[in-house]
Amino acid sequence: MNFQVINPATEEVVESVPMAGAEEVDAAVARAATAYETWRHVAPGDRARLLRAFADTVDAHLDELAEIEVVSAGHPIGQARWEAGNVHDLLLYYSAAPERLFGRQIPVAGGLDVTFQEPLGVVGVIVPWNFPMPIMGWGMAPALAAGNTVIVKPAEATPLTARRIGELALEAGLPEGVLQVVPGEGPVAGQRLVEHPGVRKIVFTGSTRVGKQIMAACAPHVKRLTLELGGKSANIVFADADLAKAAATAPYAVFDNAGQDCCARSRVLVERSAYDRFMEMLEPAVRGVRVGDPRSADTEVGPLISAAHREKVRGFAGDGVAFQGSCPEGPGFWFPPTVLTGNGHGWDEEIFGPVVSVLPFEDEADALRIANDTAYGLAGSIWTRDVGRALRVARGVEAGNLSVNSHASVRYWTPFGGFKQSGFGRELGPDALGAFTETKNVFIASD
Ligand code: TXE
Repeated sequence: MNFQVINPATEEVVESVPMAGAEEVDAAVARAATAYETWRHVAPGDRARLLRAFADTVDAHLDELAEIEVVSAGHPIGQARWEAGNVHDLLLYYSAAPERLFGRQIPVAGGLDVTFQEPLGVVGVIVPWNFPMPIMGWGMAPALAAGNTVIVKPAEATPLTARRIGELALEAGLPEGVLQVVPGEGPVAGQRLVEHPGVRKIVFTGSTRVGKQIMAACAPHVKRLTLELGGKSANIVFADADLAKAAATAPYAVFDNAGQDCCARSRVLVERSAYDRFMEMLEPAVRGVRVGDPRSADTEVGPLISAAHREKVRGFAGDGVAFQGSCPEGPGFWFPPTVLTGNGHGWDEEIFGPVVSVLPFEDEADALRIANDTAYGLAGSIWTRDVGRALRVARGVEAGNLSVNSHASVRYWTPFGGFKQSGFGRELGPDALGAFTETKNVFIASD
């Protein structure tokens, strides 16, 4: 069967893409297992050179990749270029790893004790539609660098950039089977990848619902697993903060990528004494967000991914709307930036759209209580000029990625991942290499 990729800004069909069945996944796993026997033994310097060549090839096709993402995911062109660039950066960053996967030498009596960081084998990377290129890169780049072979299963709606990146890998000289891209439906191709005994590790980014199913399906094989499962992150604004900056940046912390961002700061908590001033500044900032044609360089926010997703988002934006920005009419899955007040409908659910809830808090303890009153724990921001408080609150929030007087969560060289039901395991930075290797300890007797 085929899946129709739809341009979310025009509702036109971009391409009808064949979806792999279980047999095609099995064939891909067999190819990946064969390729692994060669790839794991490629000399570290050669593997590093191949990854650098792959990075260069991606770089040479940056505009092409960005343009595909504009039409297939509705991402604004500037953002899409950044996303393609992120794949280049990830490949370059992890190309340093093959020559630096150091083991340790541990003091023992009667011989030599050393550790090795060994690859796992075939790795399955299951990618969502919200950031198709970066999230593919987060799994693919460190896994390949550590000597694994990789099968990427992109989301149904956004397989085109993944497929192109797979072709670029071959053009760059990666041997056949080292990286394969298998577009397919989650419950068919995705599930087969998860259940296949020949796949040693799954990296999954997506919904908590499917993440739980995958965790259960990995259990029979004790399959290694990294889960990144969304969030409901808090943006905590204290009265002593640079309120103008906090209010000017708050919309982008949630409306970027039309709110389809697992790190979206979708709950803004404002100290009560600053609440009215903050809301006065937030309103023009929200109304000023430029939602529109993703092909235009001026556009900040594009459409939602699908009609069905827009309906889901709309369901959360009924009661409690304080104010809304604007968006185009007509074809396209548009939704206006929306600010809700109070902790009503949608307060504890990941809306994954341009909808933010604002709530006052009384003091530091109250802010922490509200921030942590969620099953998720992915990211969060703290706005204050008091360094001690910033540190206390950053340590108190149950989340993996906090930023103070900033909303930055994701850098390819720093660890990223969730607490609680936002998942487990760490991607990016040096930590990701640990997720794609096993430590082997070898003792050599001298006596
Ligand atoms: O996710 P799914 P959906 C959240 C967000 C969003 C909601 C639903 O709240 O509104 O999830 O999105 C594959 N075995 N996030 O339905 O279904 C699927 O094909 C193996 C948060 O799109 O979890 C796709 O490749 N794989 C988030 C990927 O899983 C399966 C990103 C994600 O799809 C499968 C996306 C199965 N049984 C959504 N079922 C984040 N963490 O950033 C589906 N898939």
